[in-house]
Amino acid sequence: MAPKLGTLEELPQDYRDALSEAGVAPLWPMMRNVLPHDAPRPVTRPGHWDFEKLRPLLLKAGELTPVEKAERRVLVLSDPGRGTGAMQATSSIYIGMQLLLPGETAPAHKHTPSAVRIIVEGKGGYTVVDGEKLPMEEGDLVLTPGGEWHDHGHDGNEPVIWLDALDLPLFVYLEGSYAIESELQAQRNRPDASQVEYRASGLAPARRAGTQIRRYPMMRYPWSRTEEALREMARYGDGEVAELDYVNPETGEDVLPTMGFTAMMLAESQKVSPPRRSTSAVFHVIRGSGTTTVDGETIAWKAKGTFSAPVFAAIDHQAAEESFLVQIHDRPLQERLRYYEERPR
Ligand code: 1HN
Repeated sequence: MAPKLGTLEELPQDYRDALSEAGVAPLWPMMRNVLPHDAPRPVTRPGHWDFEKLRPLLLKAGELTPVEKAERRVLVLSDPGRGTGAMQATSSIYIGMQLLLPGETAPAHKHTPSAVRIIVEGKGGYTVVDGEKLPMEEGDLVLTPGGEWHDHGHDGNEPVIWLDALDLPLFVYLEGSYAIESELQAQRNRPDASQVEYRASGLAPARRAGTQIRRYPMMRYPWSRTEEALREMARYGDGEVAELDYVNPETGEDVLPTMGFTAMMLAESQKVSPPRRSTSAVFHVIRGSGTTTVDGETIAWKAKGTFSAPVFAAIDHQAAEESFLVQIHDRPLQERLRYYEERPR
């Protein structure tokens, strides 16, 4: 049993005044705020954002604010536990929905946080990362690792919308977040590495003496391949949920240092109750519909919608139809800090 700790009120007023004057405070009345017993007490609340609601608001932003005045035309998905305007969906994950209209460009910059795009709607959009042109097709996952130049463009003729996930809250907390701006980048005139060097899983460019392997060898993960792989996993999974982690094809490690991405396929009526995890998570629905209960709150989700869960949440998914989701989480960060944990339900 944890002992009951003394309170501030128990201390004489003149002593409390003297402490304030000296710029110090007693730890014991505040100890449980920062070290609660047994498990964290998250500020984060479960969130849910229907695409049907966000889409017209985002298109309206396209009428109201030219991209030149926004640099990035984004609506930020705020954690309900922190209130609208909070630049985070969970403790460590920032999520926004970005709109680019035909012919528009978003200028190059690079920054300390890492970003990932999941494409929600539209054809013809692309991101250029360090000179590599990465086409954006629905469901694709596109990396913009910290420190890499990136700009966006649009060759198509309908609005393009994508979800941005960044480890921004962490960098803000560390007072380590900043950007450097520049002009649009020159593009190498060749398809991206997912279509050339890493076209087939299990194969990588031949090593030679002195071969330098890029830290981020493949920055686009086409959805068509993810879906095909999930279907085969589901077919031979004996009813186990089909889940695939996005990994670096050279190292097998998570694609980024802090954020991880896991694609999941649920069959019609399939129920899944994962263990409670020390990670916080955001789920983006690629296709399908269903319900998820997060710590007793039931969320009815649909295609292109997004919902979130705090750390150690009790999560129960049930698909109404065949569904595909991508989970954005912070397991890589927690493994690096050596505290990632799962607790059985
Ligand atoms: C950013 O660089 C992008 O490059 C999008 O598209 C959203 C949110 C906060 C900080 C940087 C982008 C961002 C961002």
